[in-house]
Amino acid sequence: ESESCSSGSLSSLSVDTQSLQRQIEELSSFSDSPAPSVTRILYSKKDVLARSYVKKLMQLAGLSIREDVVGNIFGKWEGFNSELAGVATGSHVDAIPYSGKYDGVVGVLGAIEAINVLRRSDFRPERSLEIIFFTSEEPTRFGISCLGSRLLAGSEPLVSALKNTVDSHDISFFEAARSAGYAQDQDDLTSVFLKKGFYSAFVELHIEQGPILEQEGISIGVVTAIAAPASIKVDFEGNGGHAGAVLMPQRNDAGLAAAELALAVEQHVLESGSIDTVGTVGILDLHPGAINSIPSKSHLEIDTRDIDETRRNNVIEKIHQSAVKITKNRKVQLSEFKIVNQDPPAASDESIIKAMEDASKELNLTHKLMISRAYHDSLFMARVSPMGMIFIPCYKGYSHKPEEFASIEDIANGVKVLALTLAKLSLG
Ligand code: HGY
Ligand code: MN
Ligand code: MN
Ligand code: MN
Repeated sequence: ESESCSSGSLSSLSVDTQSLQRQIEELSSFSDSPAPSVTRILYSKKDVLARSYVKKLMQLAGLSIREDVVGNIFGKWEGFNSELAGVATGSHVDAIPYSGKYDGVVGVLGAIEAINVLRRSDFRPERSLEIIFFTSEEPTRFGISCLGSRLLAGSEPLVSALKNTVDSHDISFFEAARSAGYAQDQDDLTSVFLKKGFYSAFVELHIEQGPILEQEGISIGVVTAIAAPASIKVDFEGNGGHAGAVLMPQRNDAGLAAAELALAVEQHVLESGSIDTVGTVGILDLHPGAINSIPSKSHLEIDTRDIDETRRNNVIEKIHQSAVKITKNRKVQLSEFKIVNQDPPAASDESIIKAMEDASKELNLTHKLMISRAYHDSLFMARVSPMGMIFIPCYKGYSHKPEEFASIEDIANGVKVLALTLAKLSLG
C-alpha cells in the first residue's frame, strides 16, 4: 500500500471518546489514596489491578501480549512485513503519592485507542506496532526513575544495583517483583535488555505537565528534546539531644544542616544563569522526629534538572561543595552524599519530528516544537531507538497533584496524531 493512500484515507480518524473517558476513570480507581488523587506504587496490589485492567484492554484491541521479567508489558499488532523492525509506543501508569489520573495513563490508554482507531480505519501496518506499558516510570518505591525503560535500554549498573535495592520497608526489589508475579524463576535482569535496532521508532503520547500549550491555545506539542534529570540522596548526622537542655554552642543540629543545604540547592540553581535550570528538595526526613528532640539525623532527596547537561553537572558539584562546607561549619557528619542518577538529555529523531508535524497538519491541528522539562521513559528509549514525543495541553500545566486534568477533546487530538504518526512510521 502506498503511504499517501493509507495516510490520506486515515485523515478521518474516529476516537471512541466515551469509552476512553470511562477507561481513564476506571483506571484511576485503582489507587491507594482517595479520589480525585491517585497513588499507584510499583508492584502494589493496586498496581497489579491496573496491570490486569490494561492487559484486558490490550486483548480487546486484538494485541498479542507478553511481559518481561520486571513487568514491562508489550501488546503487539503484527505487521504484514513483520520481519522488519517494529514501531513502538507507550508510557506508564504508576503514579506518585497524591498525584493525578492523566500522567502516563494518556500514553497507555491513548495508545490502545490509537490502535483501535487504525483498525477501525481498515489500516494495516507494514512494520508491527507494539505498545509498551513500562513497569515503573516514577522513582517512588525504590528511588530509581524509569526503572523499566532503563533496563530496556541496557543499563548494566542498574542490574547490579537492583540486586541489593530495598524499599523504605526493607522489602527487596526481587521480593516486591515476585509479590506481583514477576521475576519468578530468574533474577537475571539482562534478559530485559532490548537489542539495538529492535524498534525502528518509539513515540510516546503524554500530557505536557507544563502550561505553554494551554496558554498559547495550541493543540499539540512536538517534543524536540527531553531535559537531563538528576537525583541525589544526602544524610547528615549530629549528636541530637534534649531540645531544652542542650545550649546552642553545644549543638550540631542535623535538621538545620539539611535546611541550609536545601536553601543552597535553590541558590546554586538560581545562580546557573539560565531559566532552564531547576531544583528542589522533595523529601526531607528528620530523626527522631519529635518536637523536643534535636534532630540527630536528616535525610534529603534532591531533584535537579536542566536541558544543558554541563550546567546541571556544575550545580551538582556546587551542591556537593555546600554539603561539605555545612558539615565543617555545623560539626555534623555527612554520612551519605549519593548521586542516584545523573542522566544526559535526549534529542528526538528528526524523521519522527517530521512525521508528528505532518500528522498534526493533516489533522488540521495547531502544533508547536518544544522541549520536555519532565523526564519520561522516552528519555531511555532514545538510547536504543529513534524517539519522539507528542504532548497535549493540561489544565494550567498542573501535574503530580490531584488537580491534574486533560480534556477528552485534547486527549482525542493526541490519540489521532499518535495514530497517524504510527501509521506513517510503520509504512516507512
Ligand atoms: O518527574 C518527572 O519528570 C516524571 O514526570 N516522573
Ligand atoms: Mn510523573
Ligand atoms: Mn509521566
Ligand atoms: Mn540515606
